[in-house]
Amino acid sequence: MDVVTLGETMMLFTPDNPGPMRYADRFSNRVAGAESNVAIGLARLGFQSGWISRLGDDEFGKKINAFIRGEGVDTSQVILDETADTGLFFKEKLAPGEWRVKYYRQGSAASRLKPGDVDESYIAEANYLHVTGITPALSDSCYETVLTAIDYARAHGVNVVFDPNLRRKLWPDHKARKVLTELVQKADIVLPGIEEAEFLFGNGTPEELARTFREKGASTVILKLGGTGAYYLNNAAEGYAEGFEVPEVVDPVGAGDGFSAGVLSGLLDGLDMKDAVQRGNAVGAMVVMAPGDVEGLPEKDRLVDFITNRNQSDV
Ligand code: KDG
Repeated sequence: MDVVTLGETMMLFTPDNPGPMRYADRFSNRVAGAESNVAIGLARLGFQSGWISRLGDDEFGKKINAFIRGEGVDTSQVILDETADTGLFFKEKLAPGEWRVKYYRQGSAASRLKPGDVDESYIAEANYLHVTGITPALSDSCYETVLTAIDYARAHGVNVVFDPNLRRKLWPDHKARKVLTELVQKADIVLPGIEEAEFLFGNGTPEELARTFREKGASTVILKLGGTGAYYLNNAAEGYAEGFEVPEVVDPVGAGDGFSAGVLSGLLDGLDMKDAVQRGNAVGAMVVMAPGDVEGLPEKDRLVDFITNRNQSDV
């Protein structure tokens, strides 16, 4: 595998019309989960990706499993759990640009992931292990599972990529801050958004915040700055990669996952840090132009075309 990831994927329901969900009578239904989004993004770009998880042995679990496998991701490590349900979530559009998320995932099959679900040899053979801050928020056993996967990766020289993906609805701030900081310390590459960086370490410029991440132990920091682009810092390189203008943000959710897939694809292709981060910006921009988390993820030729032909915005 080029990249192995682990985490929860849920069935997402979005009311067809804007407004509070109590008035909704029709919903569109999609597959969504930060880590499987990254795996799908990489598969679409031609890389081998694998996703470790638990799903309920129910209709939604079967649908999610088939969907992700159908996207070309290796799902051999997914367990269909007969004793718990697949998680669900709802995304209401209250007003233009104002979204509200409601989870039904407590006690879900994925929240029962445990260290024994992770096969050391599966991780050992990957180039990168990708984890996010969502998984440890789901349960103590999920937290232990993430630590175990990271331990296996480190023992075998596999690079650990960590996206904090702060979800404040899932846990109290003090716990999130403690665990996310612990995971930053264990990661090789950290991909926080600027707001997540400020949540963890207080206000600062991108340069200052990136330095703080490095002081905590991450060797490469790539700070996402929304539409303007990203700032990257490691031993060998430092700078800004410009963002891409989009005519309309149709659905912003999933942009960060697309960014991760783009950056990792660039590093796997041997690009330098600036070009890899630029790829991340481009994939993120393409994702927000389509509804859903994964629909806008590009194939390699479309991505190259987008980077070549789009005007880049000024940082
Ligand atoms: O990054 C997109 C995901 O956040 C979304 O699809 C749902 O994984 C999800 C979560 O736990 O919030």
